[in-house]
Amino acid sequence: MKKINSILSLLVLVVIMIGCGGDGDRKKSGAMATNAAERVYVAPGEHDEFYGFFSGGFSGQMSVYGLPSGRLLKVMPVFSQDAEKGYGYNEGTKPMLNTSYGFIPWGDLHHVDISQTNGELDGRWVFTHENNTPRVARIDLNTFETGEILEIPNSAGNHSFAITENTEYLIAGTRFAIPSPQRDMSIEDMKGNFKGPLTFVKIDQETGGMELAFQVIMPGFNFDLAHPGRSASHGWMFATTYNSEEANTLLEVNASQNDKDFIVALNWKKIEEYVKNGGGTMMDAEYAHNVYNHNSSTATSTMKKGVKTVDPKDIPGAVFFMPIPKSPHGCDVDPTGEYIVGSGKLAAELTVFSFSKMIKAIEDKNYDGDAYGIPILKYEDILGGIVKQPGLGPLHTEFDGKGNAYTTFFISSEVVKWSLKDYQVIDRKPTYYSVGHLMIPGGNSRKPFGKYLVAMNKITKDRYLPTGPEMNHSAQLYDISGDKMELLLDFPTIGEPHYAAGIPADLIKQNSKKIYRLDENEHEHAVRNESETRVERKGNEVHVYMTMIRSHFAPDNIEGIKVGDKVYFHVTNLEQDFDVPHGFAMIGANTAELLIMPGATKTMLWEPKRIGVYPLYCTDFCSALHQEMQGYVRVSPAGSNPELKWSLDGD
Ligand code: K7E
Ligand code: CUA
Repeated sequence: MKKINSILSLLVLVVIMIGCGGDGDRKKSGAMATNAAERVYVAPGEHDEFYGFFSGGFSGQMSVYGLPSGRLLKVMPVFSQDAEKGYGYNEGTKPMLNTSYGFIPWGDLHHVDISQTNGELDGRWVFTHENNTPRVARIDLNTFETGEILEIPNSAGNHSFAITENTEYLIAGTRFAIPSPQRDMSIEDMKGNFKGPLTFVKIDQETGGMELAFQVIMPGFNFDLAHPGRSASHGWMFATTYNSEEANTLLEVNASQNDKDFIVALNWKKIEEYVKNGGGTMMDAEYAHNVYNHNSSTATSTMKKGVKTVDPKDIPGAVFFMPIPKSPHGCDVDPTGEYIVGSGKLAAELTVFSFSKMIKAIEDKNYDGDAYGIPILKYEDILGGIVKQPGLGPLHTEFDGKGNAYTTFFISSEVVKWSLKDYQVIDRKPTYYSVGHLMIPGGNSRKPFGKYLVAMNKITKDRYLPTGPEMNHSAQLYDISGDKMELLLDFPTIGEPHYAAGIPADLIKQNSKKIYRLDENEHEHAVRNESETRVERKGNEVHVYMTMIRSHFAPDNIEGIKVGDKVYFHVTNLEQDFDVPHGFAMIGANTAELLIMPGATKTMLWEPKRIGVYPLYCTDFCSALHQEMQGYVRVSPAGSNPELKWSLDGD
């Protein structure tokens, strides 16, 4: 330990010395002003300017990075178990992963979106969704913990996802068309019979709580990306469809037949009004609604039934199709709400629609026929402009708030900056390699912070030291404050970062909770001081009410447990200081450790299998005497009658 300490302090000293020297040198040299390293360097002890919340894709988690340094600050488990934090393993968080299919410990987390007020980031919550078992989630940005998960019924592979500009609704569109309601039918009969439900989830403005509001039962196209209107177009939402062909096999060929697919333009305010006035019909549905109480560290899972569905044909003037070339992926709305950028993956040009022209075309009832009763607007009528020869394989676009758009091109592997005024390309920079999403902090709000851009790449290849066949995906940070973009930094990400949301750190950090207050602890088995600690037996269930404080457990000796018992350790961390978690591990427990923040209580189930005397210990290095933070449990034979005893230092 001593040796480690002295090595550590030496390292710190070296880093400080490098830091000081570098600083002095830089000031002397004007040429160094363009130095990339300097612009991403955050000196030891200093904070990054932005938080970046990165989707973890198939890790089912979300990670928090500091920008511009690219330092990983935290991984937040959402749809997947995380042994590090005990999420999905301990008794309090297991209900978070409950669904109508039962417990599902994995998810595919795609898009993330920070809550907004008046179209500006407010830093209260970050919402996300999962693409496999359709679920949406809210993470609370005072605790950086998942606070709620809502399953989306009548849906399959939730992918198009958006938060409206006052966080009124979360929109979740089905990626895969399915029979709705689900039924046993021939796959070949898909065309005309499958549906594509778009789900609207109402968000409580005070708590962030989510309630299923209604589902718009769209034709059976696959819905890909969605964005809300903002400013001028607030009240509308836009979502791309691919596979308007309604192909059910070999989609790489069969879903690329039509010259044009669609962007759906949907006036959700109109539909909200319709539902408020009694419109729509209830459809059978079953879905889990899981809510976490941060004060009790305990989640509840409730099975709910039924969903209000709406047929778009019943609400004239609410839903339209905008034709767009070639299997569009992203559809992104600029900060003014006037421009809707559609990215046809296989198109040679980038199509930009005009919201005001769209409204005019609707008023003039200028349609190009309909699809399943939904009017198709005329392409020429709603076209705002075209970016010519922008690149190959456009996917996603973000905005800097200065009249510029930035689009990623997967096939030509580049980010292209272009002007919303004249649709001219201003700059292009390669990405390494094959970029998917990009992110500018606030880039999908009314008020972007157009200083940095992060490209999230699908292929890493030679960017880092090889780590076997699998490489972490690569993110790249560009400075976009000047006319030309400058690549500053590569950093690895966790899972596949489908999207990220960035926000100035000042909007979050002062609200970040430092401890859970012991006097607000609502866990039903919490104890608030060592004199309340005890062990109780109810049949073969044993409840251990235990506390932890630097550097011991109370009690730390327990006898009277038997093979076959179900032992619940309810462990309360009595600390009330910032950043003093303790951990709890028990040999043979078929689950992860408990990691318990100051003032919180967590519960672990242990089912002892064999007689003996077994140690338990703290897993998180908490003080110089962390190693002494341990205890013993004696396990007697099944059917024996040992006296239940517990003690700390003989008391
Ligand atoms: Cu383009 Cu799921 Cu946003 Cu990935 S999707 S890139
Ligand atoms: Cu408590 Cu280590």
